[in-house]
Amino acid sequence: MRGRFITFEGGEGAGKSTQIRRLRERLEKAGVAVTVTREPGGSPGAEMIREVLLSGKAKSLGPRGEAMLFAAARADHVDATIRPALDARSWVLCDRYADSTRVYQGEAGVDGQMLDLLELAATAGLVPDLTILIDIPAEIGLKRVEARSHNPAGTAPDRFEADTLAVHERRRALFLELAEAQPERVTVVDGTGDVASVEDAIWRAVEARLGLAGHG
Ligand code: T5A
Repeated sequence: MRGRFITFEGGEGAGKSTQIRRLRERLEKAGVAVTVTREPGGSPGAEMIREVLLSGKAKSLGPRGEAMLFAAARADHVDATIRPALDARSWVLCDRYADSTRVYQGEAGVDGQMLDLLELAATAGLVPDLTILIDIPAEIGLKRVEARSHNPAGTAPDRFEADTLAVHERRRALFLELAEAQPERVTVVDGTGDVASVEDAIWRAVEARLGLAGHG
């Protein structure tokens, strides 16, 4: 039996990385082997493309060109990291996946047919078993990102964080539309609570959707 594939989606600063770390700990305690990865990136080839995309160096290609780069990175990530881990019976927790392209590059004007083609080319049909959408108002997420950038270990806003609040709000609405259209795959978790309460909500969703029988 192959491992389970769980993706995390949401706007900037929603708490995806924080919650992936916590879910990993809980799953490992339950005896589940876990692989944590992220997009764009997660494999050597895809990490090179990440740098080009998040630095803004690829912005001049326009949204369609950027979407192709996200897809190229995803194809490498799926082949080099995700499928081998699933085949080795590891559960894969992935920070962003194809839904992010739908939302971010869709919002920027790439049409649905092009996004369908790119998704098929990039994923070769690998669909998550469960997607956790951490939903928070864009303003709260951006404040968290802003606060983090003032930490000594923080970083300046990247290419996509730097967009206007209205753009971030449209992305939030698109994520919610996507969740509504695919309720069997996507579960929405309110990300405005404290870290522990969000963690509990995610754990309940994972148990309910995927079960943990046979582990631990
Ligand atoms: N992108 C990506 C596309 O446009 N198309 C695509 O196809 C893909 C895959 C990736 C960028 O690329 C775009 C989307 C993104 O803009 P990234 O650096 O990987 O860039 O950025 P994000 O995925 O957005 O990651 P972030 O780190 O910004 O957000 P997270 O992971 O959601 O948030 P996290 O956990 O790091 O938390 C942010 C801060 O908030 C605190 C944390 O301690 C941290 O300081 N925090 C909380 N504070 C209060 N209450 C809580 N519940 C909290 N949870 C976390």
